[in-house]
Parts: sequence; C-alpha cells; structure tokens
Amino acid sequence: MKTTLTIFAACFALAAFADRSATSLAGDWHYIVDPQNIGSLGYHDDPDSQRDNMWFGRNVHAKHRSDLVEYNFDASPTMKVPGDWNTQVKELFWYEGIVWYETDFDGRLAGLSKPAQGAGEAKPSGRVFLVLDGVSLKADVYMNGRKLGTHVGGFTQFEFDVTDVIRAGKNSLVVKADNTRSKSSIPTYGFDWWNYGGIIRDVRIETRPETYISRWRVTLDKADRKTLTAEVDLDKAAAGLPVKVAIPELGVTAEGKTDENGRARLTLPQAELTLWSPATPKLYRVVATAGADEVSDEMGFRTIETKGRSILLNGEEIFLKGVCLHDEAPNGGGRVTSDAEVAENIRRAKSLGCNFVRLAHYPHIEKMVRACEREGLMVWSEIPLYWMIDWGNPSTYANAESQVREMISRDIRRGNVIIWSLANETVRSSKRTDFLSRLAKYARSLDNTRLISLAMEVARARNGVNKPEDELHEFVDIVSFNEYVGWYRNVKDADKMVWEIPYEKPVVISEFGGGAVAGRHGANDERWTEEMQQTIYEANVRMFSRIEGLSGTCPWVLTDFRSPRRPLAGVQDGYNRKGLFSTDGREKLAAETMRKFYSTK
Ligand code: GCB
Repeated sequence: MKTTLTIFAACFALAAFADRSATSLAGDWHYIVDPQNIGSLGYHDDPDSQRDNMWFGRNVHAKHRSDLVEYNFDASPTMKVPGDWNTQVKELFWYEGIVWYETDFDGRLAGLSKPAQGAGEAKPSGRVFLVLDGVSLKADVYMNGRKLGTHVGGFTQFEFDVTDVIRAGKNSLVVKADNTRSKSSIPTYGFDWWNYGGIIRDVRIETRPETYISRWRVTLDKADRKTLTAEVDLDKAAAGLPVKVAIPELGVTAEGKTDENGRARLTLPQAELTLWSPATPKLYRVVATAGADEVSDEMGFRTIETKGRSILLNGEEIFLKGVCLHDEAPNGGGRVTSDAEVAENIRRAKSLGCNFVRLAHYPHIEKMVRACEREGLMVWSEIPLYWMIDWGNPSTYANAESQVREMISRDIRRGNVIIWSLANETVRSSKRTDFLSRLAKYARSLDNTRLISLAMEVARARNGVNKPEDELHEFVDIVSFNEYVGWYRNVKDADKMVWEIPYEKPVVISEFGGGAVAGRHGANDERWTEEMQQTIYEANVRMFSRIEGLSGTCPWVLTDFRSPRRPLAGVQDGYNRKGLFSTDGREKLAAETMRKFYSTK
C-alpha cells in the first residue's frame, strides 16, 4: 500500500516507522463511555439475545428509522487516536473502566475499489491486516459488526487478518478499550504510575501479499563481529521459496530458499562494517524480499554479552550510564504520542551524559525505541510484572508470555535494545520463582542475542552488609536491583555500607534516588528540597565505587511523573517528584551530580 488516500479519509497518513508502509487510522474517533459494560452485555446480560440492541460492536449504526438504538457513535463526541482518554477529556481524568471507540474508513485504504454493479464484493489482492500498536489494558476489536478478537496487555502491538471482513466503501471499526485492573492482570492493582486508558498508540491498515514475511532480523556473530546472519520467517510459505536479503550501502546480498518451516537463514558476505554503539550509532538500511513480499528497515549491528562481572558491547567493556523514565509526555501530560515528546525525553537523558535508558515499567512507544537507536542510546525494555502478581495463576503466566513475545517481536531488529527485563521488585516466594525462571527461559528461547535481567529490591542490610541474594539471579545475565539509600533508607548509612555481590555477574543499579520539588531550596536534610535530593545522589555516587562489578546505574527518574499514589498536597499533588527534571523542564541540582559522575565513566 503505497498511496495516501485523500478522499473520505483526509486525516489518515502513511505510518512511516514500521518495516512496511501502512495507512494510519489516526484522527478523531467517536467515543462512548460505558462504566457498566452495557455495550457488551445489553439489558439482559445475554450477548446473543435478539432483543438486545446495546451491542456496540455489532450494531454499530441503526439500519432502519424504526430501530430502537439508544446510542449513536456518529453523534457522540470525539477524541484523538492515538492518545489516552485521561488527558483529553476532563471528566475521564480519573476514569478506569470501559470506553468504546468508533471510526469509519474507506476500503480504498486497503486498495479495494468499489466493484462495478453486479460484480459482487471487491476482494483485496493479497491480505489486509489491522495493526494496533497499544490499547490500555485490554481491547475487544470489531470490524463491520464482526468481532475480530480480544487482546490483553496494554503496551504491546497486535494485529488481525481482516482480509475477509474489510469492504470496498465504508467500513466501521469499533474498539472497546478497558483499563480495569484485577488481581490476575499484568500490571495488577498496585503500581506507582498513572493507569492511562484508551487507544494510546497508532492503529493502521497494512496490505501484504498472500505469503508474507512475518518476522525477520539480522544479527552479528559474537565470535568474529564480521558475519551477519539474516533470519526470515514467512507466513504460509512452502519450502523452496526464494528469499533475498540485501544491504545496499555495503553492496552485499545473500540469497537462499525457505525450508519446510517457511524459514530461511542466510549468511551475508563480509564487508567493512561500522558497528552500532552510543559513540557511532550507525544504522544500515536492510531490504528483505521473499516471493512477492518486500520489507525494509534501518538497523544497527552490535554484539552484547557479559564476561565475568563486565558487560561487553562489541567485545569492549561498557558502563551503562542510564536513567529510568516512563512513557509519559515530558510536560507531564499523558502518554507519549508525538516525535517532539520523544525528542525532549531523549534530549533530557542525553544532557545528563547518558548512553542508556531504562524504559520502565512496560514497553514504551515504538518511536521512542527507534529514536534512541538513531541517537545512540542503549535500551532496557521491560514488561509490567510489578510487585504483587498472581504468580500461581496459569492465565496470568500465559499473559506474561504473550507480553514478552510481543515486546520482543516488535523490537527484534533494534540494535540498541540490549536488555529484556521481566519484572520489577517482586517478593520472594517459590511460586514467583517458578513463574519468573520459566519466563526467563522462554524469553531466551525467543531471543538469544540480548541479555536478560529483572529489577530486584535491596531494602535492608544485615549487620551492615547488603547482599542482593535471590535465586532468580541464577536465571539472568545481569544482577539488577533498586536501592533507595537516602530516601527509603537512611542517607547516613551510605558511606559505611558494605555491598557483597554473591554472583559472578555484572551489577546494574536499576533505581536509586529521592524526591524534590523543583525550585524548593533548604537544608540538605530537609525533605523535598533540591539540596536533600542532591545529597542523596552524592552519597550514592560515593557508595558506587565500593560495589564490585558495578556496570551501570539508572537513577529514578528522568522527569517527575503522574501517580495517584503520591497525593501529598503542596508537594506531590499527584506526581512522583523523584525526577531530575520537573515537568516544565527545570533541571534539579541532582542532575548535575549525575552528569559529573557520568563524565568520569
Ligand atoms: C520503586 C519502583 C518505582 C517507584 C519508585 C518510587 O522502587 O520501582 O516504580 O516509582 O520506587 O518512587 O518509590
């Protein structure tokens, strides 16, 4: 699909960041707020009842003037897609529940033109997919009154094959977005961020040939750092289909054929390569073709591994000069949607001297990861297994696997993504360890070209000794933990704290820090002042030199962020104030401490 349609859908634009062109359905969508789940259950709680006229996904528009339909998408207000509802609609600021969205689009977006009279329905050439980049936290999706499916997980991409559902002319698309939390959901009840709801990321229509490339990547050999291997997987491919992968800038091409699983593994001829690193974030355009399909993407080539207590990027030891951030607009207003918001988040991180970002606590918007790749920032990406997960529940585990799979598959070609993180601050139990160790093995089986970690918590010392001991560390490549020395723990202890790392693995401090209101000044032991925050940073930085194998640090957090867990009036006002920047972009004193520390690394 190479054209942008201007008729009927003037606001729809080509989505530029995927590996194939697509038409974005971004724009103003109608919505109906449904706090009682009426749109699914109707009057009689029976979705199949003939008398039921409240099935928003099925009966999208009244068909006859006599129809009793007590809702009307066309007359309902609109909001922007992509975008969370909390920051767009004042009444929905605190809302957790169901909102139904609806838009109409022309089948010409999928290359369908209206057939001549009597010629029957137009059929697309090839297959048509509806791709949704993120709906928080659960989505039920309907097209032309037919249910396409349900997706669980608010931060990962999913898609439906709509070849048999899409029509020439007008199509209606309905998405029921539900951000209700439950005991078994991921994330579950308790978390320290804003539970933004809605279609938070782009929705698009993609056309692909009948047999298409469903997954592909190019990886650099760890042993010689010269050999590139391409893996190309096809959907519905028979054995023997020709596959080609080319890097035009290097003048190299590899050709081969699919095996009986519809997969080809090709080795590219060696060429003079500039490896991706924060200092040289070199990207190459790679083109893969298979049968009638062609995809292309820009990507960086690098190796990442650990050796003893070191992290090696391209075979050389590297210190991860990181910072944590949420997928939140830097001015404190909702989920990130624009390039400008991404650019400002990156600018703030780079101004500290960072070469690494921990994208907490769930997969961030794809354009952030891609921009980090262009700008030379390595990425830690994670799924929202946070605090008290229902570890014994098989459906929660299935949900976790699906979020890991979708996180990995979206960013599988990003050279800058170096760590898949599986959880944050979990409480030790055998059920938890079974769940997370199994998940770690699963993540490795999907991708063995990156490191696995999870952020643990070290909250108290025994006889003055901090020992981050947890059987889960056996399953990961990097021992990571959050320590809040100075904030949840006494700052005076920092200088005498002893750290013992009982694993021959690199250590990354995945969080530390303290809160301060930008512009509030006072004594260095006065809570919420910039001086106290800076004192905490200084104490931590002194302590870091005594942690053997320390290979990275990620202060919590780049910018103050919204959290209902933080109601302290006149201080927090609904924001976690541990930012090194305020939402209006003011830098706090501790930022300079971090900058100085990173300049020595
Ligand atoms: C943590 C969590 C993070 C919180 C932070 C805090 O340990 O991982 O999500 O926001 O502490 O500010 O307490």
